[in-house]
Amino acid sequence: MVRISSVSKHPTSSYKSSSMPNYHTSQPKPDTAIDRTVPDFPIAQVSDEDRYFNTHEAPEYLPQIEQQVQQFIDHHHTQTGKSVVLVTSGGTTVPLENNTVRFIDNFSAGTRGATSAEYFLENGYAVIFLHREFSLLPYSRHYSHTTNCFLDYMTERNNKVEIDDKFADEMLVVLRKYKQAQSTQSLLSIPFTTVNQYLYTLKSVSKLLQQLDSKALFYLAAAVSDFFLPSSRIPQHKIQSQASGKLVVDLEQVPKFLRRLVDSWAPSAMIVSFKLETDDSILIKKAKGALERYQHQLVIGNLLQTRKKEIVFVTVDGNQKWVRLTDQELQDGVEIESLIIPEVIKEHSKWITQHK
Ligand code: 9Z3
Repeated sequence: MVRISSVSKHPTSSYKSSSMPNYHTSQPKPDTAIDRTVPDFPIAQVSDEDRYFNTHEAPEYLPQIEQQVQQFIDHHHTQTGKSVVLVTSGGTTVPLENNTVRFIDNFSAGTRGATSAEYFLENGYAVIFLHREFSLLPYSRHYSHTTNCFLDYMTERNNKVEIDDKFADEMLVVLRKYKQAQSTQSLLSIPFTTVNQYLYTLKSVSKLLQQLDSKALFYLAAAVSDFFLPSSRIPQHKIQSQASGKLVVDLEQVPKFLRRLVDSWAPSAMIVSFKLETDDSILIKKAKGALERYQHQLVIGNLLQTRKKEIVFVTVDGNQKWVRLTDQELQDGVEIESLIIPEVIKEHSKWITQHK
């Protein structure tokens, strides 16, 4: 599903965590014009994935991210001994101009990723949360501007702001978990906006996670663009509507990075990807196809329409296991990720044992 958005629609985020980086990803670099120096048809022998990185610039803040990730890995490798999971979350954008006015986006709000990150943290994992900037975040997702406006949880007493008694207990539970993730340095949040930022950051973080061998887990819940405008063809300024009054864009396929991730970026890690479909008659087939093509360990299939109430685990031995919430469970506020994560952790424990 594709929504042509304009940059003015970005919501302002009030979320400021202590680990908030001093860089932002939503404002692309305007000074890269149509870069004629980049070969439109690079060396033939490199794979599509490598060719992508040879013809697209790395985000200038990447060294800062690599330093943060290395410190995070060192801390958990030497101090806590926790397994580390890279959770990707939210949707990537495809800019249509360098001075981005228009971009292609998708529906993903980051609920799957943010919710899953909470359950990984509660199950003793350290989490690198690679997320779309301004999408839902662990813990603060409960009080985001779309679901429950945080101001609705406050009341005024004796000229002071206080938390309304009817919400205080539930908020205390979330606050304690949030503070614990901070005090134990178990959550590192890293933003992206464009598909290029996502691919470069994923590659860097994956290579650093090799240090953790089989204790590294990848949980790829981000909705990654599958078509993009190569940098050699992206216009510098806002596309003017032609005499024809049409906006014509000619997109190319985003390279299937998953193969590189499995083959060389993090060969010892356990890798879980999500397969999203809208047609239930092809979901299992497509999930199996992804496993055959990329040779990773687990695909979680989900349908756009029912993704919050049912998913299917598809494993390399061809097994399929549906997990569904009953209507009562949905009414009681049970989150399907509370059933997904323990299952993924069980598989990861087996993976670690096999690779000891
Ligand atoms: C998913 O399928 C996620 O579960 C959702 C979550 C994006 C549906 P929300 O963020 O939605 O909670 O609103 N993510 C993977 C989607 C994707 O792009 N998969 C690729 C594909 O299906 C493989 S990497 O080809």
